[in-house]
Amino acid sequence: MRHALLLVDLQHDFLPGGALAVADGDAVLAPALRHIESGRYDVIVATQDWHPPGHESFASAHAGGEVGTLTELHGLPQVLWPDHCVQGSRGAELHPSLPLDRIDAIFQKGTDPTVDSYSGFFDNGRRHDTGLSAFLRDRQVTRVTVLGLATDYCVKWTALDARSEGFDVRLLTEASRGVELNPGDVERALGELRAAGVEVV
Ligand code: VGL
Ligand code: ZN
Repeated sequence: MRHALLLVDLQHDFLPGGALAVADGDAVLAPALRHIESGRYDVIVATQDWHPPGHESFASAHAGGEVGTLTELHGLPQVLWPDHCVQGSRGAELHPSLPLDRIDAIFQKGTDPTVDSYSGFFDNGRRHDTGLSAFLRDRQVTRVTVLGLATDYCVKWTALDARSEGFDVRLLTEASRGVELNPGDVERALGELRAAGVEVV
């Protein structure tokens, strides 16, 4: 059994001071580092939200679009976000405390301007595959541990897709924080994850 660590979106824009700052988001960095340095993982992968300017998930891309409201984008439900993780911007960079030499691969997502991509595996319409699943399988990975930002979006969908791809999945709540657009979103996300067979610890 090989075990992978998935570091979800540990980028400036999701950390305090960033464009889509997650409350207390920087609290995940120390436990993330501990896990990276623990020697317990055979493979370490990071995901990176990586949007072109004018991405259609940005409120600014829609006349009268308001941040935090729910709309529809080409047939899929879509929350409108502030401009964030724009390709090449500082906000899109992984946090510098992460030892890049310990990370085996970085999977970028959200590059198609017409569809959002919360999961590190597939876009929200499940049309484009990032290759993460094949990358893990090629390395005989059967178990993944997920941590990062944000619990109620990218962490949740990455963990759910990992389950649907057949991996054993563990989520580290100590090393994850949520957006909580609506109070209770994180608890609801954890409930969905448990129901899908994710071990929430
Ligand atoms: C995320 C909203 C938009 C996340 C990314 O990393 O959870 N959330 N883009
Ligand atoms: Zn995004």
